[in-house]
Amino acid sequence: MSVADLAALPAPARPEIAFAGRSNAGKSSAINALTDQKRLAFASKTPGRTQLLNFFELSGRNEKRETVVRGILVDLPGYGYAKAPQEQRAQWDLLVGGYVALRHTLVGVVIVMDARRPLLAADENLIDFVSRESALHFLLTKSDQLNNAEKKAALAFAQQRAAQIGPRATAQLFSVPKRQGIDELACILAGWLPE
Ligand SMILES: Nc1nc2c(ncn2[C@@H]2O[C@H](COP(=O)(O)OP(=O)(O)O)[C@@H](O)[C@H]2O)c(=O)[nH]1
Ligand SMILES: [Mg+2]
Repeated sequence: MSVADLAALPAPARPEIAFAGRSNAGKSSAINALTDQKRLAFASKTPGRTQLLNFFELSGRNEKRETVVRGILVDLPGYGYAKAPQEQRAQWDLLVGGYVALRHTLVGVVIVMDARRPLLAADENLIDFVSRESALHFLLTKSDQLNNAEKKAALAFAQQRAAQIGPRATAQLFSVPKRQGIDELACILAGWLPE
């Protein structure tokens, strides 16, 4: 389901994991690689849905091999367009900022960032909003565009920022074409969900 204002949020029943990032950072590609689906990002790309919170059930199998919903993946609208009108930025702060600040079922937020430009002002703006009760994971994607020394430096930089925040924050490198970091990301997210 998709939601345009905080009053329309679904009842907070299951743990939620949100994906956020600057427009073009690689968020849709990361979600697709993680979930092995094309449909999620497709749904989020439907015109008019770009400024909505999009909710997807994450299902798995229980010990009786029945399908059960383990949590909810929330695809948040992109941010960071310098040209976005002030009014649209204020609307984003209200909707996305309000959601990540106040949602009690939000177990963690994945912040998707281009590994060449991690932790820009717009990313820090989002981090400021996120509740101190939620985990944070810095996903440094497009790492295939960096050499080994640059990768090491980017990861160290993001890990340093995570350490300033505390143990609830973590960081990793990721690449969709090289299929690197998918298992590591899946492990982090599984750790945010109850058994
Ligand atoms: N080289 C490289 N390009 C990527 C990667 N992930 C995404 N891209 C490209 O970055 C652009 C934006 O990706 P998209 O997932 O649509 O970004 P979104 O706006 O954050 O959802 C597209 O051209 C993708 O093909 C990656 O890991 N490596
Ligand atoms: Mg997208």
